[in-house]
Amino acid sequence: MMTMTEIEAVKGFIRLCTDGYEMGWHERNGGNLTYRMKDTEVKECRPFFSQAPGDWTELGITASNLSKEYFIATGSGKFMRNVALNPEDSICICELNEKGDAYRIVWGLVNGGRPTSEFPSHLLNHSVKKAATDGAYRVIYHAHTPAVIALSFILPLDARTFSRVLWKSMTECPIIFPQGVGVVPWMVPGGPDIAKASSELMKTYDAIVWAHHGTFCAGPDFDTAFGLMHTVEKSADIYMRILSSGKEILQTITDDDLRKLAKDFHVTLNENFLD
Ligand code: 2HA
Ligand code: ZN
Repeated sequence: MMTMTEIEAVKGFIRLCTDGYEMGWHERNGGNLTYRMKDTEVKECRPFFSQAPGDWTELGITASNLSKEYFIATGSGKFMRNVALNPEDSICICELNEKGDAYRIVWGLVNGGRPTSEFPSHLLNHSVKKAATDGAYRVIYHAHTPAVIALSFILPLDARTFSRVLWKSMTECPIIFPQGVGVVPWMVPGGPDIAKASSELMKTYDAIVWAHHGTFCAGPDFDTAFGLMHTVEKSADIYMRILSSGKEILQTITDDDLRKLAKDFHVTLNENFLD
């Protein structure tokens, strides 16, 4: 019989945790990941579910279109670098109740614990993305990306400024995130307020910056969500290197160049962000 860690969805989840740690984005317990499971995956995992699931816990938010869905989630206070070594201790599968306002743990976190402290943000983001993509999006990923965090100290905290800087710091960025990126001002993490602010922006963007904190990315699968995180962070890093060089910027990608890219690669750029 298969084991839990041989199931593709679980394998992909664990791989992303390891990759993110190796990128330097997950100091200590920083960052978190959730995946909205397909019915076929729930079926595969069901033999491993505990006979006596945990109690229902209120979420503080309601995500009615996620009624009775199952999520793989990192655990609150757990370290990304430990996920691959001990998945049963570090991650869990949670089931949502009928109303979409409470969850219970059906597998994992064998030594106790709860899903990520950002579970409300993840679920509201899932809710928005599920509706906007007709169910295609399944991954929400939060990382403490150093260059994006650094940028949030020196750029005005608006989506237009961030999107233009990131689009222009590496040629393929506008193709990867043609909508640009959203920006949430500094807020206390972990609660329903930052969850609501984030999910409002997720209606428009696949990537949002949390000022002085990190980045949230959404995608249909692990590769795309991780790739988006990687691209946004790399572009921010390049911009920081340009500024750190202390040299004058002699040339950059122009708005006309952006339009040419959009045309040749058949993407529609967010017009609000073009001059
Ligand atoms: O510690 O990243 O935002 C987990 C987090 C909270
Ligand atoms: Zn965080």
